[in-house]
Amino acid sequence: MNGSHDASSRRPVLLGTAAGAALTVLAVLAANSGGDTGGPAVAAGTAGGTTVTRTVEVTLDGMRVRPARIDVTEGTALRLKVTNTDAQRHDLKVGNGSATPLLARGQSRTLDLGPVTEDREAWCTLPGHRAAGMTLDIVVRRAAADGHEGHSSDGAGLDLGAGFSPGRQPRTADLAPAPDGRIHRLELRAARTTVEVAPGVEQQMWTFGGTAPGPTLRGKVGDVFEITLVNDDETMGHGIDFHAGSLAPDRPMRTLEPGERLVHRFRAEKAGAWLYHCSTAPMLQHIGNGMYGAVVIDPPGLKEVDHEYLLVSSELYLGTPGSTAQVTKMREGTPDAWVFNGVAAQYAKRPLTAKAGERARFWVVDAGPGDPVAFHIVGTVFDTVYKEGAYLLTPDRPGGAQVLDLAPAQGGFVETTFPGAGHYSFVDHDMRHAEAGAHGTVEVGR
Ligand SMILES: [Cu+2]
Repeated sequence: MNGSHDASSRRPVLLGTAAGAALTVLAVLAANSGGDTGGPAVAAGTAGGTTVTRTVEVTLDGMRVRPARIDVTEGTALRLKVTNTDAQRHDLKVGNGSATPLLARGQSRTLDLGPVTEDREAWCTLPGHRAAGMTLDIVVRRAAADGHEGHSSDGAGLDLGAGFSPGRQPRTADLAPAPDGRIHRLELRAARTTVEVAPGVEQQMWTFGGTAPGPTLRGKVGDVFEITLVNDDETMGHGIDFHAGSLAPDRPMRTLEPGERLVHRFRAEKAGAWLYHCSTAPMLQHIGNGMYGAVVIDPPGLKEVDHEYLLVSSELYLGTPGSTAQVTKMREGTPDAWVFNGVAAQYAKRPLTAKAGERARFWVVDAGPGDPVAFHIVGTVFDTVYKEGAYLLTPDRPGGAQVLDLAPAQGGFVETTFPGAGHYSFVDHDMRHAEAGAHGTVEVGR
């Protein structure tokens, strides 16, 4: 993305003077184009005594400044073209004092910083926005350090407004009806795989069947599930625990060494939204790295609805799986994100869809490993709540509900009818979780 400058600019000029500015070369760095580029913007600097001005397009949106970091070669005159694309107002103040006024949506302002000789930080001055992650690091690259590749890890959290990699297929949230037949057979392979768990962020996950969550199982009360577990992991043992079945754990939940297999057979005697997970210690790590999934056993008489969705909620811990740094975050309960179906903000990018007046059922299972979930859909009232095998609310009652709360390993569903066309956010109403990935959108059309 480096710009180039033409021969006419290679004349010596006085740094930082008006004359110098007139002879500068403008190179626009469209750092935000498409929103799919993850790396820091790199701005070129002086070349043979020539001042180079670099214009970087900076976007304010979703509690983020994009790009979050600009690498500039020492002496580069930096010009920021700042645009607010967010619904609420923001500004950008640079550490040396210059700042944009408050910008409404769609407004732009240019900040001329002049030649940059030391690192600077910029941020939005509205209360709390800097702490929420609206910061920009301007990092000076000394001439001698050219070729050093900068890397952004400012600890301000994930950039959930950025784009996912092109071609990435989101996991569907649609829950298919229970297949015909009373015996359900599935081969599950335990294996590690690397997936995009947040926009532009890849993470190695430990999985059942190559995805986290693993495949969803669905049946009716009395159905038999016959799961063949094969441990394809070359170094680690894994096992499986289905909460939907009741049986002595000793053999079916034992740890399989690499290459081993077993058949885990259970009859679902009770309805519910159940968790399954790896049964090998330490389970905090095996579940926290992705080895979980859901089993849905329909309560008898479950009515047909227009849409059925399944959202498995969990925490997300970045870093090398099993490393001290990652496990410390698990123990301290400081995840990098909270997610539905394994990926931060994936249904904000690719919303679920429905039509006004349609009825939807949202199944939710909390995989943890440590945190509860408070599932809520903005703009709706639940007339049905089913939690841990029992109806807490049915449509014939006068009351309504706003949240389905689940402790780790609990499950249930809620139902609602979308009153009109619009964009309905669904969230974990613990706002620490919602704003760090546990949110999505239902786009309701006419
Ligand atoms: Cu495991």
